[in-house]
Amino acid sequence: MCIADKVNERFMALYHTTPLLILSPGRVNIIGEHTDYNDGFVLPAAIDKKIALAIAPSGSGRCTVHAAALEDSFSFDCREEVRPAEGWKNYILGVVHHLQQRGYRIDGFNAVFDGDIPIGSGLSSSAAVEGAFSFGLTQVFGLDAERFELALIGQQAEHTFVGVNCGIMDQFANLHGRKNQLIRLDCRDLSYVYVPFNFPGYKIVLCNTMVHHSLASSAYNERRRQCEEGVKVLRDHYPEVKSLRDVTPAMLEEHKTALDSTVYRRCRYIVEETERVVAACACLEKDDLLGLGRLMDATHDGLSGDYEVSCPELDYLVSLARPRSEVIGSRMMGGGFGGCTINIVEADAVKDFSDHITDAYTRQYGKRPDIYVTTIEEGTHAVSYPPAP
Ligand code: GAF
Repeated sequence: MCIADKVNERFMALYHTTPLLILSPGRVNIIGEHTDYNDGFVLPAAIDKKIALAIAPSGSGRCTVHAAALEDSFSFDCREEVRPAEGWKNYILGVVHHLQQRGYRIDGFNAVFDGDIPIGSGLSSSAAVEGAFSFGLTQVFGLDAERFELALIGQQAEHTFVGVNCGIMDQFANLHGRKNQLIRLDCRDLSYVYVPFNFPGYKIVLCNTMVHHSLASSAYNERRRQCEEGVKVLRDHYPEVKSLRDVTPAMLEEHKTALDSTVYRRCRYIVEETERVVAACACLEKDDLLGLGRLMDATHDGLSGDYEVSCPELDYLVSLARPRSEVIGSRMMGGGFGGCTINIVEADAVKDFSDHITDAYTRQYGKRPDIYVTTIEEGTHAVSYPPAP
């Protein structure tokens, strides 16, 4: 039984009414890591791993949410002030709060959700929960909110309820994904174009370290602060600089000594990565997959060296993948400190690649890495509408 059927069945058993069903995907990012909160470009896509949400009005102000995978549930009253709670509940409470703050009228609802996006794997299960609920609520209550606004609401929920000062990439990709298309998003003004990713001879393969180091969110916020510190110093010399996206390698070198050495290395990674995304788009336009792969490799080196958001497990997976002739590019993906690597691999050799990675990683760390051969899919959408009353 697929996840959508499972949540539908569970919802019907609990509430004896037909819910609206929403599918909300995880995401990959081909290149452009940690550039989103520096106003730069990113190149993400929605994928086949997803959250399924069954949702319907409750007919009162009461809201009840069941997380099937976690065997947990909670209730709150949306007529009272919605405040942060703990753990996964904050993704939903944050979305409800920020919809209300923007003047959208929410009544009570019942919801059941489940999913197959591994938590803490860097595939953005949190943005998928936020996107499922923000989109689901707009549908059941007839709210006239655009998708980019829902993405901003998800991001605000992260900042104010979850405590992660994330960029906009994950929420945007979740809500704007399209089959076989990457999204080239300019995080400064949220303008975007779709870039086809159609290479039938190649697969996107994700290798999950199965670790998620606990410092991830505090280190993430620290990186963001360090970037802002760099901007502050550089702005003294270049008043036109609003974010690291406006800084060229030459400008950074010129004022290297004015920067703390760690801050300088953080800035160097971002400035170089901003250029790599532009170069990667040029490669995609020319079907130059080898060129794209070299850029992905360079991104990993920057994330591991200058930005220091990798970890031994991710570096090890990359070191296993890189020497193999079937691998076009390999790097850590997402916020870092665990989660997955993203690899572009010749389709015919995916099995050999997976076997090799699985054997070596299991020998090294005593745990099997999960390996997902992923596809690029639609963003958050409804799969059924409740019958008219
Ligand atoms: C996490 C964040 F949520 C994103 O906004 C982005 O910064 C990413 O890490 C790194 O590119 O997924």
